[in-house]
Amino acid sequence: MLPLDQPYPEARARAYRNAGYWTGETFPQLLRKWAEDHPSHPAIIDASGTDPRVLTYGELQYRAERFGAGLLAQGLKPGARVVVQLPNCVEFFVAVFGLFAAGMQPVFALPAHRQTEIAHFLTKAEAEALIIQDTHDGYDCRVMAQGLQKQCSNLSHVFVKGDADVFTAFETVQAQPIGLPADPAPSSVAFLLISGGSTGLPKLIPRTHDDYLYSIRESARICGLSASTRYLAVLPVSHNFTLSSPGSFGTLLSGGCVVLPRSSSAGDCLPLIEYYRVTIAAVVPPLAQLWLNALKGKQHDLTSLRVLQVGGAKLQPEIAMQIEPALGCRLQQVFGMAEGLVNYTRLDDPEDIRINTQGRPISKADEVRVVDDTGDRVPVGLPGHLQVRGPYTICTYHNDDGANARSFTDDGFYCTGDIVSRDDMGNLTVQGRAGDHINRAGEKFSAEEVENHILALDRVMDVAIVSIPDASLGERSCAFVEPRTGVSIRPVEIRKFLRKREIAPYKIPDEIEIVSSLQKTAVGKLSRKDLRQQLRSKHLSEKA
Ligand code: OOB
Repeated sequence: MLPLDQPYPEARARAYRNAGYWTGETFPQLLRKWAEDHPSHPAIIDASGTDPRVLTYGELQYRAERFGAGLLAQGLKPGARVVVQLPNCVEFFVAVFGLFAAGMQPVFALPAHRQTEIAHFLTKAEAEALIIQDTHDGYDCRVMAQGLQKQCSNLSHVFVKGDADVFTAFETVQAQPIGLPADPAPSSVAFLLISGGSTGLPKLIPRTHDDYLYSIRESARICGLSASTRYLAVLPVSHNFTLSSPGSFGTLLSGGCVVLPRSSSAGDCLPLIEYYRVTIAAVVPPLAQLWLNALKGKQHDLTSLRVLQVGGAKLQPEIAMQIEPALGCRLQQVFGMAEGLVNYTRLDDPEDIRINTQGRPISKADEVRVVDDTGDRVPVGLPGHLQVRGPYTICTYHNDDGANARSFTDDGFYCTGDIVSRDDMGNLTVQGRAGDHINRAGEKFSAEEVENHILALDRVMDVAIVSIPDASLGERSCAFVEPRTGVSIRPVEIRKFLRKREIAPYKIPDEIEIVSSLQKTAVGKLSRKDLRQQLRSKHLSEKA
């Protein structure tokens, strides 16, 4: 099995330790400390089912350690990697802290992922186990797991929350917490996150205890979290934004309480904010817009809410402007990435900065540069490629030489793929993306990944997928499909084919246009990038 690694150069690692950024703490150690400090304080309120469930810090530690010991009793060994695909529920936290306690590494999949993506994560991470819920949003994850067992020879254990069917029930995985391994090295990899990058399949992002805990600690400070924080986890808990910016981990680190809603809808979330006196919530821009619309109709007492964080995709200033008056709280823009760098507008920034920028980095040790196509720095205020190196930004993806060669400069900067401009205070404004990825309501995927699925249809000659600006989603995807000579194909057939290929539903193109020739549809012989650009412009002018 390929070892997990995050090779910060020794000189930089030493500097981060000396500066006190990396403190040497680890997740299992912290859970014990939290449970000792405030055992009966509520850690998680799970309001996703019919009856709310409350888990205190003491109970979280108790259940997590028993679960960790249970995994060992099932024959898994410390060092095993385990793909976790759970919706927002108490079991997610029990599973993740249980894995930490057992010295195993979670791989965080999203609830929308399907067999194709999960198979990729299992294979790439050489994971031995999978933790799922029985069904989610009408999708039977157990059927998926059966397919995965045939597809992935390394998958030996499947644990299911709910009706386990032929698999092992999550609730039965428990044992006396003896024989748990010693705490991991703080510089070791704690887990793998998923990237939504511009090329090919999602990549795996190894994050260490040292680096992740630093970003969480600083995020919690910047966002003013404390033991009285009540954080509403609106987006999937396994996403980096919801985990750590400051997210549920930042809330737990501060001794606060995480509230889990049934869904992200205004109808589910606004009453919970009122009932549980939620102080901070995090959403993507399309959700902010939906919540604003819902607020026009109904009165809710949202006086407890101090901060609404909006991030994951570009928030338009026109929407940003409406948030503070409508919700009576501070807007905080968050521009982050699973690879590391997170930018926040600060709570006391002037209004102009809060509305019009995506904030500035967490740390003064974040080395941010904005460069042109040749790698030269661009002057303040002008757009360029964002590159970053720092105490919580990765130096390498896991097991992906191609992506590593493309994504990092020789001097170790991560090329984010984002086009930004920077003001003289260091605030960044996102202007776009250099690569071909689609950011659909905060859910990202590469055009190439879905093009490759469509190319598997033998009646298809060529395909190009482009992002189209969309008033409610931010971006939607449009596939231009060229059939082979002499055959025809209908959009409905392509959609059906894609659903059968078991990919996340958000990757299925919102629009499909059948064209006679892609190169003729655009003009002249073009690079892929220019072709996409021309198709996008043509599509927009036709629909205008
Ligand atoms: C967050 O993380 P990822 O890994 O799902 O996506 C990262 C990409 C960024 O490179 C950028 O293209 C886009 O998502 N993005 C934004 C943005 N926040 C993220 N684009 C414009 N404005 C923003 N505010 O999405 C993520 C991770 C941690 C905190 C927040 C978001």
